[in-house]
Amino acid sequence: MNKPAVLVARAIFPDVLQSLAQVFEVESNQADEVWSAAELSRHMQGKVGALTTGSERIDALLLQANPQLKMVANMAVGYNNFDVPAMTAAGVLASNTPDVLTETTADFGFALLMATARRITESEHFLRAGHWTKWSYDMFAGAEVHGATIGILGMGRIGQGIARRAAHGFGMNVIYHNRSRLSADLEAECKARYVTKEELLKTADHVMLVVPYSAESHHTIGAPELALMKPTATLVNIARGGIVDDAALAKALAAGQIAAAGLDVFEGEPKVHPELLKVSNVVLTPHIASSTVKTRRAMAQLAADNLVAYFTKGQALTPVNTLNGAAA
Ligand code: 8YV
Repeated sequence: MNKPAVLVARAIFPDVLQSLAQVFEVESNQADEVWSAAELSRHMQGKVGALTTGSERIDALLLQANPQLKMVANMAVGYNNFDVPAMTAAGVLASNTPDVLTETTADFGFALLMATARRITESEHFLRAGHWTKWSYDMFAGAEVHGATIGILGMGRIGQGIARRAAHGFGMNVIYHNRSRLSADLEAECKARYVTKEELLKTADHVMLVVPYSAESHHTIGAPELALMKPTATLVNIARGGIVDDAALAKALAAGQIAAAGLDVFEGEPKVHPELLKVSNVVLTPHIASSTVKTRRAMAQLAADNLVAYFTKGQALTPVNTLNGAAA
């Protein structure tokens, strides 16, 4: 019997690819070429399944051109690159990779917060440029982290991981805002207090963004929100590009309206707003919050396992949509 054909749209760990090849006829992009939407759609021809990353859009146009497609497994917890209603309407199952990256991403959120508040990259650039000629009392004096107030916008699994680190590791006062309030038990475990978005922005010393991207969360932080923040506050975005209005943020940073920002995600990435590259009070990383070897392997494996489970057992491990009368 012929094996079902799948597309692995980006380079992944070779052994994960090999394990897929035991079950599927695999076309892979191990050269990691950047495909246009039309090229992705062309490579998708004849494939019933695909493994994608956050960079590949699965939308109505691609679905129309590929009526044979049955399932797409995203190697990411976020899936705003999927038009889920269009996928559901086309009978295409979507899956993501939750849980396996929660703690690693929370670690990184904290690393970015520390680097931002304590001006680590800015001071390293200064040293490397040969400007360090003497010690001085206020050299790169940053913002306190331990004991300060952290405001977490988005209190899903990763937000909760950050809250635990903040409360239990750094004795921080944790406030949060979320679409829905956590249970009393979870609030107690995270030592987190629910507040309005406005109160969070006004009172937090450090604002951490962990909300999923959607049309509603577009520009959750723009000029009006930045204006509410303390001039000494820092802002960290490990959520998605588009949650922050990057142009407004660059202006606020240049004007000293807030102290500093740490950004792992950008509007229109991998392009970065040119004004952000000009300001020194921002730490910039290339969307690496989940990037440890162990976690990226676990994400690739879970995405692959989702494909195998769907095509061999008719059920994915971590689906994000439900199909009526779906059959693999
Ligand atoms: C991924 C992420 O590395 O999981 C997510 O949602 O943002 C990252 O962990 C990225 O999306 C590539 O798939």
